[in-house]
Amino acid sequence: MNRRLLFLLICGILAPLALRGEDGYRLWLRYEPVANPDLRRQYTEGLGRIVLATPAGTESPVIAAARGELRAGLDGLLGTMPAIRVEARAESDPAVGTEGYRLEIKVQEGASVVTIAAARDAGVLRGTFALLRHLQMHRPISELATVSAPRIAHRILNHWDNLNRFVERGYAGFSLWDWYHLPEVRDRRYRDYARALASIGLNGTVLNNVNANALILTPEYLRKVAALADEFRPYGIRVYLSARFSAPIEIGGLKTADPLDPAVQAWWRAKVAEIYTLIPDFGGFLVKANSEGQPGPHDYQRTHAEGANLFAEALAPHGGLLLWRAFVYAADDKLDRVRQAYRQFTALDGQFRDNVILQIKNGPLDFMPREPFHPLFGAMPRTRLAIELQITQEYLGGATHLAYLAPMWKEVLDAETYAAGPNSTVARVVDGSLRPPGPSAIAGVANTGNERNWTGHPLAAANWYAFGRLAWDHTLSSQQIADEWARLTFSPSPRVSVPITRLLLGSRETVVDYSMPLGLHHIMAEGHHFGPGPWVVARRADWSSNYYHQADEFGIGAARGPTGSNALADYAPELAARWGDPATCPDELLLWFHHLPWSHRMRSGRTLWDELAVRYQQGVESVRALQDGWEALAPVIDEERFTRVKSLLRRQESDARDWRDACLLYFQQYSRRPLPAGVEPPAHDLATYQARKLRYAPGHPGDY
Ligand code: BDP
Repeated sequence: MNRRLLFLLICGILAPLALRGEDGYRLWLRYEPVANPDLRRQYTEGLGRIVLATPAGTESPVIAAARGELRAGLDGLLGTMPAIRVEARAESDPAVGTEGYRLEIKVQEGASVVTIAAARDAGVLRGTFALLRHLQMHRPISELATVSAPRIAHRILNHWDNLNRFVERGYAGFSLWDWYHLPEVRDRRYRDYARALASIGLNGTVLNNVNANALILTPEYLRKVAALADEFRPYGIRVYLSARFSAPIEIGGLKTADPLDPAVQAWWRAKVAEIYTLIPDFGGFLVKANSEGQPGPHDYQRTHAEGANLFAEALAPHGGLLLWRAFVYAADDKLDRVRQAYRQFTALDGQFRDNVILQIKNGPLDFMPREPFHPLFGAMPRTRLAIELQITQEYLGGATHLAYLAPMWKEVLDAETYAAGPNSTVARVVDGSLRPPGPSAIAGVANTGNERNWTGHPLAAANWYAFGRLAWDHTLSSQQIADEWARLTFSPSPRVSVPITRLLLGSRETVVDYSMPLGLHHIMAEGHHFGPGPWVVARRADWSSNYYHQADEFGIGAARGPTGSNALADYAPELAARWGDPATCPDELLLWFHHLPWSHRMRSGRTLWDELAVRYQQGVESVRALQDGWEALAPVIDEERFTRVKSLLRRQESDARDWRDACLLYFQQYSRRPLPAGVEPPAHDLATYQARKLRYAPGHPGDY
């Protein structure tokens, strides 16, 4: 039977089954048939021929991957297979940079030709995915022409995956990497993982947890790492590893890991050379040092710069990067935890080698539902700074709650630091616009696991997608990204994509409202971090909730002005002035910076206590609105995903009520004020919430 007939037949059979169950495996790369005949004709005619144009014009594994994707995509969407030719195009195109692409559509000799032009093969692959995205979204072919290049050079997923496949703060099953069976057994999923990354513009992945096991650097494991690198290479994805600072002792037989010791330096040089023999395009190392019990240069009275430079020197001859994490704080340091990294690293500005990038979490604490941006972004003009975002929702309900995070990331990326005058946003610090020339990077802690749909919650894949798209272009809006994702993942029809986009957009603020409103932070349950715990007294003061909420009979909030920890002084004077005055500090950050009386008058006219209660209530009501919004989508969403999301939202509503009731009851002990009208009375007494034990919550390192 001819292909076209077969295609039409299949479309005919499938049309009534359009809402058949979807398990989510295909993510945003579904390539569903274009049913509208006019559009299909438009696409089929427009894509008469496809030219892949690079300066060399030669075949390569990356070009083969692009071809493969075009075949799968066009076969799925249109049931056609236009001729695909690779051509040399010598002239350089500064607009596309090294990884970007240009899509063109022209009529040549009576036939329409689409050209995907790039300076490198990887750019052709990116352009291929852009073309397929355009078609999947049912956009007019006349609007195909475009040019696009990434704003940040290294766009990297960070997996917090252990060698035993446990994923720290992972809520979607176990690690994707089946270390035990590697290198011989290569799961088909590795390829699909690389396709997913490439399709959203990512180009690197750190395979193992920042709380690293030195074994990953042994020859046995490096062969496994090399196998994964081989699988990812055709998709332009480089592999990186988290390196344990004390590896020279643990697997190298040395007595020290002192960064200034020549034997240690030689050991790392040799180790790096060994890695590059196996993996010629190895990306580099990520290091968590002197943080939460991890070894580091301070163990030898050396600085973070001396520690980072040890690795950087070994990597430099091979073109490798060293990503050094700025997430450092110590239990015995009396300085406010949110100031500690600032104090340590600003003192080292200018001391890092050129291939070092300091990787800084978006906020100064730890991936809370809302934080101000990390003050280091405005304070290290001579150091390259990467931003680390957390895609996995450690403090936003794991894979149980819906929280679309693009608005949170945009809030930070667009934040004004005043580092070099106006328009010194965090994004421009990170993308290198305001730095000395050199590499730029962005990292996202992955929310993937071996669950069939990759991310557990069917809507959590939106965060993976959003991270990639923002890493490529941080000027895209949250709305635009949500709309793309909804169209690709569910349906290009606005009947489906518009309401889904709406649900996604407000969801993060909803989580803030029912968990940590008005700038509250770090009041979650201990250990697994799921659910409320404003009463937590941990073995360390800086892991205890009252270190942060500081609630007492007078009021609530962290005093971070001049009479408190003075963390405000770590920001530019413009920000310190604005945030330092409760009258001008936005409500969203109020209790991050201020300890205020319960009677404090808010912008709304309510007292602080009433406002707090109303926000918690609002959070619960917003989850109910999410439920209603989802319910309305029943006729247009496949049964499998619809039911899963529906039940998860039911759970989210009950969790939101717990957050509200537990926190309000706890704080009410101090405020001694009644709940304002409209706030539902708590379901239980405080002791009931405090006595609850959530066992074996996924992703908690203490529980497996
Ligand atoms: C915290 C997590 C912990 C991580 C740490 C980090 O609870 O599991 O190891 O961050 O980023 O948020 O190093």
